[in-house]
Amino acid sequence: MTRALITGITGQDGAYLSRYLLGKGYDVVGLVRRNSTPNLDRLEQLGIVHDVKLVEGDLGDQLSIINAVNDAAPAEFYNLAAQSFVPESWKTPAQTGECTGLGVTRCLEAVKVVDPTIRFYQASSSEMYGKVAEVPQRETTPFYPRSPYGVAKVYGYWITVNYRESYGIYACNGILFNHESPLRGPEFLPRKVTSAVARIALGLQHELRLGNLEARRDWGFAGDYVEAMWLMLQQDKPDDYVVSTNETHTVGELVDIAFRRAGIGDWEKHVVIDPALYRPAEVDLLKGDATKARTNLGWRPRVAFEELISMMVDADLDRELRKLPASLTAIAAAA
Ligand code: NDP
Ligand code: GDR
Repeated sequence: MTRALITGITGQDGAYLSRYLLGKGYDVVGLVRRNSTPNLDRLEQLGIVHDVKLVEGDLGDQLSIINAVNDAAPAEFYNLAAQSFVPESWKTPAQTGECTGLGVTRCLEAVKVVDPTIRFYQASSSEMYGKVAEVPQRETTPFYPRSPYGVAKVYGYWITVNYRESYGIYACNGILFNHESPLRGPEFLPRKVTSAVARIALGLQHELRLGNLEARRDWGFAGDYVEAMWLMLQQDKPDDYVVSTNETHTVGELVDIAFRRAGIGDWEKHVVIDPALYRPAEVDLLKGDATKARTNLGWRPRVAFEELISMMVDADLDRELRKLPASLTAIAAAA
């Protein structure tokens, strides 16, 4: 049985990747940092929480990563852990650099000292392109990050390339464009929108405050993207790949689709533009070109943009409906 170690197993991608690897017969070990309360909701929602083994560790602590790699003895190591929310990276730039940037070095050092034959995947990001030099963005497009998060990811990208070239480690960068799902964290734009739309449709909320509606992103489904991560580690030679849908949409288009899915036509009545939600520097236009992944890995996305947003709205409506009796009790108690 092949064993994989996944950092960030409690996050969106960690949960989907775990399910995907378990489906392939892998033994899955996840690195979790200590929390005052367990944080395994996503693994529970996918019904796999009892199928994975957990080891403790933190990307800020070198020895804990070495111990985790030693204990797990994986054949494949997926580094998905990061401080991954771009606005937070302006509030905690040094901590973001520690975890999202230097954390990658700690993982690679652990591979180097414990077992350099371990295959390594680094969760790189389209945020590295930032102020884009060309459209669409491909593996050869120069980086120009526009946030402390993007800067940290550029560091993670290059340290991965360097360990590959310096030590012959099988290390790959997946340059993934935005990918979403019903398990997405609530503060990221698509989930923020779909959860608010569900509450507005049920009369539980009236207003949705947003920032820049003009930004364009290439949005895909997380469940599709984790397959590309696995494929990258199954090749004869390690390499770096863009993973994207090759389509771009504005935030405004996403908002429109989400409201229409819930049967609300006049979304402008509910959306309030809040200047505080604009970023100090914006990434205006992301559109990937995943030709290399399609050609070399045989990978392609299956879920289209509108289908993805509809899936998320439906899931949030379902969640809110399941919570409704409790909410009604609370309203009654407050009255
Ligand atoms: P999430 O924010 O959902 O998950 C991040 C994970 O990292 C969580 O499990 C979190 O643990 C863990 N983590 C954070 N800090 C530490 C630390 N110091 N030590 C150990 N674990 C830590 O991210 P996603 O699943 O969406 O993304 C996965 C990876 O892919 C990230 O690296 C992200 O930057 C990158 N990426 C994501 C894209 C996307 O569109 N989703 C696109 C491109 C790249 P905890 O639960 O304890 O907070
Ligand atoms: P992003 O994702 O920064 O692209 O990073 P996010 O969903 O946060 O923002 C997408 C775009 O929407 C605009 N926006 C808002 N965003 C948020 N979060 N909240 C708002 O209210 C709002 N209003 C408008 C943003 O300005 C932005 O243009 C995600 C993360 O998953 C990263 O970890 C990952 O690396 C990249 O995707 C690829």
